[in-house]
Amino acid sequence: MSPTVWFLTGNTGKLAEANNHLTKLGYNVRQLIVENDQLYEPQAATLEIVAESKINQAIEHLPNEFVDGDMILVEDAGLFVSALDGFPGVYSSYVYSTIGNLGIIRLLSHLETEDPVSSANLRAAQFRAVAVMWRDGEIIVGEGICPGHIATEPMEGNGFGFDPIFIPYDLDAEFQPLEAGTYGEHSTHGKTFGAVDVEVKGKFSHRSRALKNLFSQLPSA
Ligand code: ITT
Repeated sequence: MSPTVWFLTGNTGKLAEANNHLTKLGYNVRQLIVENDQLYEPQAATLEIVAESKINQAIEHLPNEFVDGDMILVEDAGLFVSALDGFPGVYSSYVYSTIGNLGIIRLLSHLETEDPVSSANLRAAQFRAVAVMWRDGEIIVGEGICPGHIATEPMEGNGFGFDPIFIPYDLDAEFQPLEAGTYGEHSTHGKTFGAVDVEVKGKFSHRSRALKNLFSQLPSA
């Protein structure tokens, strides 16, 4: 039987993306649910510190069905906008629930030009994710970045959080991100993550990259 990856997250969008990525590698993914009053998310300076705090808490709450060989996964992500010196970054959750997507667009409203390439450069941003796994007492860390830019208006559909306002840069044939305005083998054709399905987002996303980086470090990978 394939091992189970217990993902400690309250975010069903993140769970669906991890599930999409990891089932292809042969893992079962299950949500590790811990009562809110038994967990806290520190307001720390880096995603790594937040993720490490979450994994230490997750280990304290192994589920009853946990068996040898199973793994615990946590992941911390955020949106880093260049023109805002990386804000909201580690404050992404709070900023999303307060000013939201329209608030971010408003903060960048002075950074629009007729030329799409310079507009994409001025409105550059990246999603970053840090995934941390605990297995057999060992901790493994994976990181992923997805560069792109902030749209001038939300494009809804699928996705969650800042997906409706984030347009990833194209990727080359090896799935490496290109510069703003460069056409690549893989493209969302100007659509935001909110306007493409989970499979397409998975080709580009910080989360897939962090998980790929993490799982490539497992001895059996
Ligand atoms: P956890 O329970 O796993 O901590 P969370 O929603 O608090 O879930 P994070 O702290 O990792 O997740 O992310 C902070 C916020 O950043 C999150 O609430 C979203 O608004 C946003 N975010 C993270 N990853 C995203 C993605 O892939 N697409 C859009 N927004 C994302």
